[in-house]
Amino acid sequence: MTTLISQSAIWKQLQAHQQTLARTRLRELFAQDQHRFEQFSITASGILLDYSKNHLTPQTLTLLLQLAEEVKLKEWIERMFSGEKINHTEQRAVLHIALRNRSNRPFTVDGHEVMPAVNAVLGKMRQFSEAIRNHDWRGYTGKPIDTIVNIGIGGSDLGPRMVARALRAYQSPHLRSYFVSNVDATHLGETLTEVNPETTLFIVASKTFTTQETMLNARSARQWLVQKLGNEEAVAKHFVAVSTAKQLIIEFGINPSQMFEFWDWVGGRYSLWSAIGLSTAITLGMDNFEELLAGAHELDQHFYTAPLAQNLPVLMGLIGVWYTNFFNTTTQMVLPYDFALEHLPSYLQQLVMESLGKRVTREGKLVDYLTCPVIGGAPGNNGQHAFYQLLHQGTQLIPADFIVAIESQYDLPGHQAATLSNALAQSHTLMQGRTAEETKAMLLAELSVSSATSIQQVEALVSHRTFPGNQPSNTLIYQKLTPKILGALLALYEHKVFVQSVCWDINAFDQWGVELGKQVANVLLPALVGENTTQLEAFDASTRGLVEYIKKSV
Ligand code: G6Q
Repeated sequence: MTTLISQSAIWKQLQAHQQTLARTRLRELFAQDQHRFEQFSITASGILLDYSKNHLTPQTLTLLLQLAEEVKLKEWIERMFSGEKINHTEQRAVLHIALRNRSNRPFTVDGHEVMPAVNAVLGKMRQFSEAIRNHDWRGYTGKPIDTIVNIGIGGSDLGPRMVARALRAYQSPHLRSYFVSNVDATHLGETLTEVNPETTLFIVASKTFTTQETMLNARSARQWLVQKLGNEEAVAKHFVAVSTAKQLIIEFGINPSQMFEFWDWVGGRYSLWSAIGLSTAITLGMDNFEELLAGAHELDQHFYTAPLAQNLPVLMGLIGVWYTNFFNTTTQMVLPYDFALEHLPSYLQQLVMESLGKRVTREGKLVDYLTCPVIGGAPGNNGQHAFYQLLHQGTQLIPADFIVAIESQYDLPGHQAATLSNALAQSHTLMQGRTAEETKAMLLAELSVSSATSIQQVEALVSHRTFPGNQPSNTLIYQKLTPKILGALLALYEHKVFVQSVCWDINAFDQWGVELGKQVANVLLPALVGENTTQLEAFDASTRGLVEYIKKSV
């Protein structure tokens, strides 16, 4: 077995370097060098990354780049791009990059070229989305479709839901979309009260077409539609499927001609670029969807070709490793100052935590270092009035990404200047802090009459109103959230995750924890709905007690 990366000489050097660097506060680093912004910022695909407000010096970067060499990052990037089965626990290649390969370079899996199939599905998506948009495709009673309901969960929900929200300004005014994911009847039930069966298209999005939540929601939606329109034949006009499982789609009653295919080399959380994005292709139009792909492709090219020291995802990944493993941070905040990115934090929670929430190396050895941080966040200004307090005066070091649009989707006087000033004020203040001396001076200056009592009051307040600062952040800034910029931004985070998985020697592309949830719920279900409780014996007393309590109450 190979030794853990934590045993390497470079790891020890990084540990020693951290001990020295931690003695200097961020504000001192800025005071010592007026050129940190120029030195520690870089642009790719229309996104500027300012990483100067981090605990790092040129030496830190040199060491982190040596770590990247040590873990053979370049070779791993090459392995992904060459279609190798780097998702080894599922024996699958990892080729979401092929889905947005706008330059059509060849990609192969098991010796087969994948681009013809990718392009064929994109062609089918264009044809279908245009048919909906120009009313060639109509509902069973002949009315045009005006509502799209995507039924899916996890990777088959979070990506398209986030994209639809982010690019709402690009959506056709004649179409609206809903995303139904939760198995609690409230989610589908509420949605069905808002939509018209005659003008609604349901997209059943499921890679496996076996996921309990999605299948139950799809069956209930189907039943509702048939009941409302009075004929089974209506299903053909109101249901399409996106999946890798053709046979199961036929069994569900959807004609295979209305199936949009994707492949096992597309991980669920990496699938918004595939036909899983069909709902967005319809509401935004295929041209915009292809722009999204183009933005991601541009960033892929950057990731593949740029030297590691000038590579955005590499730098962001290494900076994340620097905090997780050498400052022992366990949280990472995502703070978009672009309200259209409202759902980005929850999308990134899945992307990051499902990919990196692992504790064994590729060889199955337990790691002795921290891996995935907990991802939190919310649109900037809202967060300021809520959890930022913890960042300003709590006890933990919490790195954050500020994601900032220079222009908003809407132009209302005064709003954008307010948004930008808040973003910059927060990242500055979190870094700079306010010392006790500065606080005291400020409070004294605020006093109109300096009396003994008021000075005492000031003394008592100083520690409460002092800000330690020293909180690190990246700022990602772009002109405006176009489909292309969004594509690049998402690809940037995908590759950042990959870089970290290589540093930690873990497989970023399996998700056995998710699979476990799917299995255990299926074991418990019969005990909850029927008399047969034999399966319950394997469960703990708390779970058995709760099952009995629920059964008495229903
Ligand atoms: C993503 C995960 C998971 C998956 C859902 C839905 O990477 O595998 O979130 O996307 O469990 O699975 P189906 O698409 O198969 O329904």
